[in-house]
Amino acid sequence: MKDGLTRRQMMNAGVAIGLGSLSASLGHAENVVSRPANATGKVEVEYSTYSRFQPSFGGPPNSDQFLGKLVPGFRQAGLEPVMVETPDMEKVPWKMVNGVKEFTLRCTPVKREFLPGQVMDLWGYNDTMPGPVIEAFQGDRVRLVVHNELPEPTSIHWHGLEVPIQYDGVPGVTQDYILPGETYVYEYDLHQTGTFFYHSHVAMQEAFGMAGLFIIHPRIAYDPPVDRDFALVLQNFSILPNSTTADSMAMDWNWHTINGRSGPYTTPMVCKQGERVRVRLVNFSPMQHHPMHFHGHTFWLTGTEGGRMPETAWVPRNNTLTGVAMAQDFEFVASNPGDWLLHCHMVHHMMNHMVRQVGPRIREGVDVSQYAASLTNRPPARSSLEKVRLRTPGYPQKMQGMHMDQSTMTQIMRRREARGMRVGWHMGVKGLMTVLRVLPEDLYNRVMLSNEEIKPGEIFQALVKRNEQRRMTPD
Ligand SMILES: [Cu+2]
Repeated sequence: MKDGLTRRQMMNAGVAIGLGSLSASLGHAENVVSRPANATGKVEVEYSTYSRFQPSFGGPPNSDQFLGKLVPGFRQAGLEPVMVETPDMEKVPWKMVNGVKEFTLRCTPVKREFLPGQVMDLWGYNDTMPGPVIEAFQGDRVRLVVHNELPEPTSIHWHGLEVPIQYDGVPGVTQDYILPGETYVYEYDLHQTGTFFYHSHVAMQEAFGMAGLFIIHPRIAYDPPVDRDFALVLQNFSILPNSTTADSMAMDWNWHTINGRSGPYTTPMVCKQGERVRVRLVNFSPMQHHPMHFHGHTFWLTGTEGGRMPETAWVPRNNTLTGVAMAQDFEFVASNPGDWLLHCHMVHHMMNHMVRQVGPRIREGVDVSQYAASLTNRPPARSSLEKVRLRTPGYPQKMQGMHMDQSTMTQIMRRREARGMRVGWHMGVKGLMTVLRVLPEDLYNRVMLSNEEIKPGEIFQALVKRNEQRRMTPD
């Protein structure tokens, strides 16, 4: 302090200047001004202050403000971190027992609704898949009481945690299997921070979905502090037409989920314009990697499954390859209002059911049970091979989740987080896709806090209108 302004004070001052000019006018100066070469032949470049309220370059690439790298959110530095937000996933409750945080995990079969009406049979923890999130702090001592309610042996590995060997959860190598009906207790200290996870260390059970996040916060938030901290688990499953059971032997994967749901049933993340936001990605797919692309912003890769990265190693990206069993933490300043996609860029992961079909889908909206109930009155087929095919068990294939009926749409659209998005938005969000909404404070309050009616498309239209107004009234 006595050496003058800290980096943070300078940054806050810079942000304050940015806010001042914003309130004076909705218009903005150019971010970067290049001047013609001067007498020395060098091109002079001037950078404006970073703005949290519109996309801006911020400064030269080695500066703190370059693309918002170290620009703080609205929260003060030096406080404890915000808790993690996990759309569509629960957290494990805990109780303090003689100074130890005690969590209970039951290994269970699970029914999980990937899309409205598409209920899949999987395995997980505490009746959910993915398992509920364990959230703890650096320095905690934790006790994890694990009951096996599955019909077969299991064990839990604490992925990335530097635990004593007897608690590493590998059958044979570090412990005996936890047999059906048995309980096993793990207990250790947490000295790390970051995005970790727990999972069965039986391979086929992993392919059935037996994994959950294990988030460890520092006692004091990392600097610059974030206002929001989201966490997402990416998964693939092989669940073929007419089936609800995952095939753990498969090499191809046709259902893609984020926090246990497929787009557009993945619940949007919502933040306020100007906030600093962290997103933690964990890929728990059995076999496939996900290049996760975020629209409308450049983010900084700030952490991996190994924990926080030093600032000098942060990388600016808009797409980060999240390999199997890897974590990628990224942060950005939500400067650009909109409903922005965050999605895997592999085209087969951008929708469900990229599988070979046994026959053409020629009878939409009619499922196998209806055929079986009334074979003599079956709807006519448009195939010359009709008679042969109709004798094939399981034909026609029921392509779950490929079309949306009214009740499906209602279940997707009625969620608070999706209010006012563009009419038809659901058509562009499929498979391993979700949306992160960046809303100016007044619109955020309408969507997330008020109960007033919002018409479909209303919020999107307001954002477009404001962009146009800003363009028409430059400084
Ligand atoms: Cu993918």
